[in-house]
Amino acid sequence: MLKTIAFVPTLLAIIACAMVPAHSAAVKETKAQKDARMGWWREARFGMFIHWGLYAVPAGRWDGKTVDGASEWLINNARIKVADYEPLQKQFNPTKFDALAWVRLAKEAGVKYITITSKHHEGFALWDTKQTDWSVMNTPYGKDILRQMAAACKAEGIKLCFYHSIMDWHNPDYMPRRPWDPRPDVKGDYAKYNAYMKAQLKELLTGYGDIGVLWFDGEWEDTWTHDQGIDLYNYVRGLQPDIIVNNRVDTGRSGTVGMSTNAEPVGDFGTPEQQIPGTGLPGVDWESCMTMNDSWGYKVDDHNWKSSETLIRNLVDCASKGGNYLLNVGPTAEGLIPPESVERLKAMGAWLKGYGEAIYGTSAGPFAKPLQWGRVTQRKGKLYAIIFDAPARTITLPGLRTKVKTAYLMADPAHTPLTVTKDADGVTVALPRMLPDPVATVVVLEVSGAPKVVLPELAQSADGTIALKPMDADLKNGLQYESNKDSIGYWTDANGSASWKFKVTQPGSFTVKVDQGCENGTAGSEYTVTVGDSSVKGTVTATGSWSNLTPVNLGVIRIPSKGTFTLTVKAVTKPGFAVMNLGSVTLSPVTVY
Ligand code: FHN
Repeated sequence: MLKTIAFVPTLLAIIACAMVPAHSAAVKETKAQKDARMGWWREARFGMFIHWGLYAVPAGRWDGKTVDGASEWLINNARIKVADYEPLQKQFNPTKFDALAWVRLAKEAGVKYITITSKHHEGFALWDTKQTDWSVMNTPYGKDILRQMAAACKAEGIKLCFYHSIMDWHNPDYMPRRPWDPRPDVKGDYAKYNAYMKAQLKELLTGYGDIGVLWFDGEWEDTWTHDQGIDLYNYVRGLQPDIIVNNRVDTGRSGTVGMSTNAEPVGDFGTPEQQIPGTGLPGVDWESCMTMNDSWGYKVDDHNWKSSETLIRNLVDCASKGGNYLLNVGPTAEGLIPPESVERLKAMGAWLKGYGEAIYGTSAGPFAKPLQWGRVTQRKGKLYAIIFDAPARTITLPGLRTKVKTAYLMADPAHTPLTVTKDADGVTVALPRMLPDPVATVVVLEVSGAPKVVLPELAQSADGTIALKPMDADLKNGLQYESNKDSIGYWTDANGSASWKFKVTQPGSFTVKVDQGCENGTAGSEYTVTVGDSSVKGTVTATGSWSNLTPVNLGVIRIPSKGTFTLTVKAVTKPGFAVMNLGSVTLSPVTVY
């Protein structure tokens, strides 16, 4: 059923594309059409990822031993042949599975959409597929799990989304085969596999109601191509024109940083994994997916649980940068969500019950960099200062030039005005001695008009020192400020650079000190530090990890006059995976001209 007349041309365009050779472009739509399609997802901000499949049965163990790595990768990590893995199908009997209970827990957690694995890399289908016997229908359980999830989500008003792996370690037509399980007796035919995958997707997109997102994964092997990604995107949009598709339908993703690198990327949002971008990505839709412990699938020996505080602050961090947070649970073979996950989900829901207004339907705050005391989100006429730690019992919104009509604790029903002062540094709000929420307290600032931030120019200190902090740098070509490391990372592009613009009142010659680090085995990148026509060179030394920085003195540069200058750090060579993580750059005066 077409939703609106406006979609008829789009739908026809999609179908037309689907019939055109795969090298055609991905289906085109206007910005207004895409904004309408993405609207609910951008408002939602918080989703639940569910990784469930046969891997829940061994739960990360094989031959009586715990196997390193995520449990849903057991086939790979334990080098298991398909023939030895298939008996698990006769052990899958989640008698305690209760779709309504799962969806109600998600709702209590404040989740707005659920993304569940229809098929992970193991190839096992959680629905009544007619394309293969390798499905839940041929287990002692024998019922369609996705149909139950669809009914429960519909009943509870939660959007249902599917994760679907392109890579399939079980299907004999998927190539490449696993090296330890070549199965030479069966000739693989990738085109046949692609048709099989489309047939299964057609079942999922025509038999389970409106699906919010198709979350592709496993797109990184060479058999998958950009053209196939375009074709699959158009195919899926042809089946459900309103559906949203992630960027893993296409090739060219920048690893777990998760953003597309193709000239004409396909897919509607980026997919950072186990990390949150260091700063907002203006104009880009993205969703950080993350485990609560370390494994996506249930792993009985994985007890490395993130605290509820960390999870709440991660959600806040994502929203403050204009992104979504997709938080994972890995149910057990019995069909239960682990109690550690339940506890954390309920804590998140309790926080959102009080402060959800600062998350749902908000957009990225007006600050280009994370603030030391917390994060900021916004909606028309309001800024939400979400405070993690403010020992001074004041918070400053740096460079904020917008009129603040009033500011109050969101938790205060009387909206008792807090003291707000404004100076060259920005707007400062005085806080009560006791903050209502130790994890994240929200102060609402009602403002006149769109928030305007003009940061004071970086300037030389009275003693002549020029201290340049990583969070104040302008970053180019993929570099990101990582607030958890207080340094500039993701320097995987040799053309990347970090630069600072600052005012000099005491010209002269300066020693240059750089705080740098990289993990062992990736040292050796050469780089320059340049101000005007004066430059020094350095070579990155290993410090054991990207977050461990050591100071390096690079020599002396000259700044010949007063005025505004730009210091730029650029790579000259990049022998390893990345150049370095870069902390502060400090210029200390040697002689004053
Ligand atoms: O290999 C998968 C992994 O098992 C998990 O599904 C994550 C979730 O985003 N995606 C892949 C690793 O990037």
